[in-house]
Amino acid sequence: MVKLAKYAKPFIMPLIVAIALLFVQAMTDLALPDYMSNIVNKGIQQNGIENAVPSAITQSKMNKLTLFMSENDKKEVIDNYTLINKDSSDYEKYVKDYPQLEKESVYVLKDISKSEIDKLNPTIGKAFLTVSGVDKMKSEAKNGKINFNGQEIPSNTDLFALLGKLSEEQRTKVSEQANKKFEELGDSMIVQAAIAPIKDEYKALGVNTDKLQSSYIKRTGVTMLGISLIGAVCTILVGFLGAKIAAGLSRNLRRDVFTKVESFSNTEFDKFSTASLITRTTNDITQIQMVINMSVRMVFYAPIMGVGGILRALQKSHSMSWIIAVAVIALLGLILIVFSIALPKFKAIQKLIDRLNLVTRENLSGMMVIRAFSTQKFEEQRFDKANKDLTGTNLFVNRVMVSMMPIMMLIMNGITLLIVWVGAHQVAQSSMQVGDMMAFMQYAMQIIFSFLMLSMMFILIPRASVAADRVAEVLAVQPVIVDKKDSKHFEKEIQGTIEFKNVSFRYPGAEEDVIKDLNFKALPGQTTAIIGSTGAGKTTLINLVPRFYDVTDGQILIDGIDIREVPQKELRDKIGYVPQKGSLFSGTIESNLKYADENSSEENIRRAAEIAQAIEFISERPEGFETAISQGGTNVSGGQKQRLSIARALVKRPEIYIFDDSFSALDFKTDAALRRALKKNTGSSTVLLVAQRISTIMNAEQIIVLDEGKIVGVGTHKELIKNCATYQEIASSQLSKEELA
Ligand code: M5T
Ligand code: MG
Repeated sequence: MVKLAKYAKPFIMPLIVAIALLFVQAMTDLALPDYMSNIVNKGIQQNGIENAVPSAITQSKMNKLTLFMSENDKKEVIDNYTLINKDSSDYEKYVKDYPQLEKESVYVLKDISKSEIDKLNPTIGKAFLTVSGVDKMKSEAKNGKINFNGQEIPSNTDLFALLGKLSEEQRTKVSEQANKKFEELGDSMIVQAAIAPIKDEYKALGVNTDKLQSSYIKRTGVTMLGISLIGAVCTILVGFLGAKIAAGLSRNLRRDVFTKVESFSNTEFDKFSTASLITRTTNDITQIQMVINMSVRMVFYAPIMGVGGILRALQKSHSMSWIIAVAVIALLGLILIVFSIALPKFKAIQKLIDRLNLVTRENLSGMMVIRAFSTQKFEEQRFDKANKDLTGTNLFVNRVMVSMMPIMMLIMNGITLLIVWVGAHQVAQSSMQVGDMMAFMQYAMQIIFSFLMLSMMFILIPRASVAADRVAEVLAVQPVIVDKKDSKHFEKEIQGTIEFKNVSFRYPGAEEDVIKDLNFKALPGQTTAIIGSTGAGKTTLINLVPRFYDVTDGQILIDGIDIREVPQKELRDKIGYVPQKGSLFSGTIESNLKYADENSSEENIRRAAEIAQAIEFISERPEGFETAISQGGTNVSGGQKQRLSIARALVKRPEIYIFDDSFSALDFKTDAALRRALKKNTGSSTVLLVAQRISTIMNAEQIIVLDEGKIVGVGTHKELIKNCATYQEIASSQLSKEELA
């Protein structure tokens, strides 16, 4: 996984933007429960009155309130209010809001900050509570008498005037008596308790208190809506960025893997199976893409959300923080268990996909053989096994994952229950507000969800890391056949002399050399034929020339330059190669012939087709050169395919021709015609020609007889027939007595 980190580099910028957006999104998500708790606490329970500092207080009320404040508090309160009366310049402005102004002067709150309001809250709140407590005494009068400070006084006494005459000490005593039950509550409870008298005060000012409430709820609601909208926009943008990053990154990965695989020599192909290479470029990279897309959204969001949620929840209630701890521990335990069970299986899954791919590929490409041998049953079983293995493992992993969900839900619901249980008790004891409990619950859910997301990541990331390792493995391969840094170059006009010097070759991992100590020279303008029984090493030998493999020992020289010294492209540009098993690409005949040289002229293509004896069957087709060739060239016969392969090499007009048993599928007449035409047209080129038929090579300037990787005879047909036993053997099996003589 780390090995692929450099692929993230081009996407750093969008990633940073995405993280910033996620941060905003998390902040909006975390802010919402707080607003909800405000709606419950302030909007509903406090009638939309946010705090105990009213926006205006009548002068008469202020006089009563200040009776129960210390000199300092009194000064502070009065300083924060402006007294407005009929003569004030702002009278017109305020009389609309507070109609009571018409009758008496009103203290209007100055524009002060929230922290200052928080500071005034308990002072004014307590004063309101005391004043309403004193008022209550009056309403609780019995027999026209009030119990005031232990004395019976007539109920029509102006208690506040009386109080005004008392010393500050005595007044404090009264207020202490009135506030006793609120003293132990926190500031927020004092505010909540003071709401009723404050609401009365607003009424006295002539303010519509119902409107106050609904406008508070509306205001908060609209704010919440705005915040949600911001969150939604962030979510969409992050989704967009995530998809962009993931798709871009996997595009680059696929491109690099493909380029890498193109540079592979057969040695590397033998190491990875074709099926595995396909799975790696498709399924594995898709896996990575999916996980990147999801993790851009989750990996960064979950921790911000989790930590933010915990902080916010603690802010709402310290006493219930242990519930969060319980939830986190339970979730971590669950994730750990699931993680340890499922992880080892992910590696297995990718391997099983490889296997399934291999079986499918073999089945598709070998369909004819399978049918011919009636082994469908066997193949079905083989496929079935691969399929079942994959299904089984997939099911197992999914079952583990799925079982996690209900347990998660159980934990979540248990936690909710616990919060309601504990919270309800605290609400009953007035040590918590209902809205705070609800917000706490939402924060708890957000914390749990962030853990849920993290756990998803724990499951997805290992899977992606398995995939990433498999892709990195391909990318890390250093092909054995590479261009030298200070490479040599051929002369402009190369001759094309091929020289094998003590060449030995062994397939990677094999125990024995296939080619043993070969020495020969193939000259320009001549045909060098190679003949030998099957498995003698003919294909192996000629495959060394275009460097499909490098020699194990010795060297191959072209015009005196070791072929390992020149760039692969330069070397291969000089060679026209016709493989033993002709292969064509999907397209048309023309596109296949132009494969050798896309700028080749019409005339040249026609010439190549004529030499290759292909023109006849091409012109028989109504579309001629435009005839479609299906995938793998399955809609032409074996012989036609060979002739097109030959024509393709001829289009190139190279200095060196290599024909690997390329005439095997031709009838004798076509074979002879083709060879004649070739002889005429290959001119000064060097021709290496592998054949099984003596008749094909009889006229070659030089024939090399190969047996078990060793040269057992070199010479012309005439020479060999006299002095090479192996050649005689081959010849006598193919030619009649007269022909031999
Ligand atoms: C020569 C072995 C093969 C054989 C010997 C292509 C290839 C061959 N071999 C490998 O181990 N790995 C390979 O990828 O090498 O094989 P050849 O050179 O293909 O023989 P040939 O061209 O002379 O035979 P044929 O049948 O084409 O006339 O032992 O196992
Ligand atoms: Mg061969």
